[in-house]
Amino acid sequence: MRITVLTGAGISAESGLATFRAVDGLWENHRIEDVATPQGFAADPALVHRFYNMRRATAAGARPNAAHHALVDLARHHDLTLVTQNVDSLHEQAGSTDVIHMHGALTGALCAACGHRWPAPLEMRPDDPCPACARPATRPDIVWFGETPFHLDRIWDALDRTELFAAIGTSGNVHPAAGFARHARRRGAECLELNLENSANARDFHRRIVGPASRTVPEWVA
Ligand code: BV8
Repeated sequence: MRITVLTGAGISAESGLATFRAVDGLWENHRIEDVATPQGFAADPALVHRFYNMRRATAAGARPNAAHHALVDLARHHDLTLVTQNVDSLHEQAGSTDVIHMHGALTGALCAACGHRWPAPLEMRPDDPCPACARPATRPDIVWFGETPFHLDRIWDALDRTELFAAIGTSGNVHPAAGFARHARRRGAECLELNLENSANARDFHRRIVGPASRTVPEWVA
């Protein structure tokens, strides 16, 4: 069966990575929407690098949980397209391949001046020179609010063809990811959500499995 899975911060919660809602959208008393934006970076690059250095360090110590491993099993028996909003690499650590990181990854660095990309060091600073053009324009290779997510053509194509769409651990607050279920449903897919609670786009799903992902995802995959 053709299955498309979208994961959000909730799948990594039991691996010790805080979700956005858990911090009430705040970090160091800054709204995440103010830190994870090009405007926020332009206003205070040191603050934004500090935010991502903290996230990179925390993610480096995290390990996949049973939910990540269950999706590796799912891919063995179905034609799975795995899309994640998360910027951690827990899916890859569990053994998933070809993970579509629509919001980028903590492991990536980008030069805002010349567009060069390279593996991000654990700690990034505003005056780090770009390895290609040497200008101090280094930023995380992350899709911020107001920026266009990566790989959308590939995602829309998968949603057009999928027979089953499952959203795991996402609050359904952030677009365009929050519109994926409705898009798939309109094209005849069965839509399932696995979460601790109703998401903001709960009405777009046919079915819901409530509970922690480390229990519900292995049970669903089995
Ligand atoms: C774009 C990288 C144009 C950064 C992120 C009004 C209406 C519609 C849209 C907008 C609007 N105003 C502004 C917009 C656009 C905006 C947006 O949606 N804003 C929201 C706030 C209203 N979107 C954008 O700007 C996007 N770009 O629109 O460009 C465009 C559009 C289409 C085509 C071309 C161009 C870019 C958005 C990307 C922003 N970057 N991440 C970083 O990570 O630092 S978003 C970031 O927040 C995450 O990546 C994630 O996507 C989002 C948080 O969502 P979740 O993953 O769902 O996490 P959350 O904490 O919210 O929820 C966790 C869930 O897990 C909860 O439901 C909880 O119950 C559950 N849970 C917890 N524990 C468990 C669990 N479930 C199971 N088991 C558990 N143990």
